[in-house]
Amino acid sequence: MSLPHPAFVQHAKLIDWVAQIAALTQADAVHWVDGSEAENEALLAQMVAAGTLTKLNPAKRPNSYAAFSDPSDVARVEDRTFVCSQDKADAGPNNNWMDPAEMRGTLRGLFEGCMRGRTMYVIPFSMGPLGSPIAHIGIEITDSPYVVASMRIMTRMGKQVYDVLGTDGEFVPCVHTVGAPLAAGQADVPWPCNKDTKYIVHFPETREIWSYGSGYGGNALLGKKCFALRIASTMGRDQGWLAEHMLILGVESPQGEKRYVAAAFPSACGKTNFAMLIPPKAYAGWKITTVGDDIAWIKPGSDGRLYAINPENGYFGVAPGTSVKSNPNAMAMLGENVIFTNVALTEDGDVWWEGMSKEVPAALTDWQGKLWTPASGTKAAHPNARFTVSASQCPSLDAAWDDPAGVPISAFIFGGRRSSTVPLVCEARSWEDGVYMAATMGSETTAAAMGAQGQTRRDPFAMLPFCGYHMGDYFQHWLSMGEKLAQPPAIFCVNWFRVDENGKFIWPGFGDNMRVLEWMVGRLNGTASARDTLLGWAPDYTDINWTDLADMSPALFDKLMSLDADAWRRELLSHDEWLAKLADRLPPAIEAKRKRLGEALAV
Ligand code: TSX
Ligand code: MN
Repeated sequence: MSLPHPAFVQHAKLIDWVAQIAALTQADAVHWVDGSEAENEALLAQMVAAGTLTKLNPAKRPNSYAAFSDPSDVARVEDRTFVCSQDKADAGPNNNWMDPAEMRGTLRGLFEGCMRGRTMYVIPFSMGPLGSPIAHIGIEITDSPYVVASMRIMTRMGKQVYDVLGTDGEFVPCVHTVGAPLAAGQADVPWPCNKDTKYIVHFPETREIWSYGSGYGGNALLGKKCFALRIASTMGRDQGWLAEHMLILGVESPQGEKRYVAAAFPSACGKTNFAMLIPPKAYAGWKITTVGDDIAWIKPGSDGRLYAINPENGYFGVAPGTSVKSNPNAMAMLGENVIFTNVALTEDGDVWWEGMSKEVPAALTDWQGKLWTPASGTKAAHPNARFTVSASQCPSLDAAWDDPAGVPISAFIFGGRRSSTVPLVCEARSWEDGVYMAATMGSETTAAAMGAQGQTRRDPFAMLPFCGYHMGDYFQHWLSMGEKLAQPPAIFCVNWFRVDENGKFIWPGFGDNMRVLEWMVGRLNGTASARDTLLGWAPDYTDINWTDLADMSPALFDKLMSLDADAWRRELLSHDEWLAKLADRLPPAIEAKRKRLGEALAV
């Protein structure tokens, strides 16, 4: 207890750990973050003075800021992300691995003196409602005030967390540095980071996170992908719960019946848009409400059902493509109190990004600070530009989103971006069948940066970059969870992205996805019919409500739903190729399901 600390910190082990990190990093000062308004104001002002933040025009975008990262620090760094389990096999082929002792040596060298010339902030945060039995606490140490301000939005952050933590509560220690110490008198840059060296490291057995060299998003806001997915997934495996890359939404009928579903989609499928969907006119009286847009922590209740919380407190969403058409709720929520990162600036001090409006401004300052015009031939906003905003500003926020008990999950939805082969929707005949579908789900690459267009990347449960252990063990954990539940949720698969002969999307998507949700709710209630197909239960044309959607003919619907035997034979061979990578830990039930599908298609 030798390190000076405020009275609200009474946790001896925590104080000792902070003292150790302060000694290692040789930070100039230690700031125990309390989460107060005054503290936040001071940090924002400090970042404006340092050039890290630009204050937006308060008449256009009150209390909002834009940050611009170093051009080399714009996204998560998957090739620099490590899971250091004792046994390499436990990390699986889905993770980079290094021997934990060796990695600790590497980190010791990197972190020694890494905060010289900087202030070290100690951020207490709760992932999930404070004190919820589904929530867990983390402490992030960082030398980035941008991380402090972002964590204040993205998590329940502040001194109230210490009341829950008490004198000996459990927390996940997270250490972050931008990896750019300052020599005496050396001037800082607006976005310090380490251009040469980045490490995002997880120790699953000791539940620690160490992040070096990046100030961006999932590399630096350690509560999100590092804790809430990679570390939490291993906690879930060990303790019998699920940490998933899923949105959570509520569907309420005009009769007031309410169902909650959790849905997993890989990137570029419009997960945040789906989480905030506004039903079409034909659905007067129906309501979609948002619990979360990215991560779900799900624990079994004593009634044999699953209960989910959104461990986050805000949205760190991709800005480009967000518009009044794709997500009116998000546009409304971004009116004030937002931190934008790597968007473009308008001449009147507001923000803009590709896809925000049909009219493209005649002149902008691009994300790299250069004058931009429509003739520039570059993107004004970085394609991975983000907004950081509190969930409390979401117009569709669910009334129970902050309920410590969580919300009961009636169904899981798994989706991907597939131009062919995969139908609009189907319902798994069993939990096991659903796990197979999720284990083999894939999505087609869209951006040139992702490789050749139209390649299907397998992304099981949308968890490939986020599962903190062997994906084969993860499939087994899902199978085991289902066996233990008295009332397992239904499992559906969707694909909004099938195209016609001309490459045009067949399904209108967006709000009209409500029609698919209504069919799902009907299935849960036992009121909607379905026919048996190769993949499971599927709606006929007449099973879906087509009010105000005259363009969707039975013939077109068939195109959306058709299962081509040849395409599925090829699909199964692609499943084989993928599942072979996990062969050493693949559950027998997955192999057996693959065999049954093959027999049905005579492969
Ligand atoms: O987010 C999307 N969703 C889910 C919305 C609730 N997007 C946006 C792309 C992902 C980042 C979609 N794009 C969806 C969708 O359901 N569907 C499509 C494909 C599509 C794109 C444009 C049109 C129709 C479908 N039509 C017009 O633009 C007129
Ligand atoms: Mn995500």
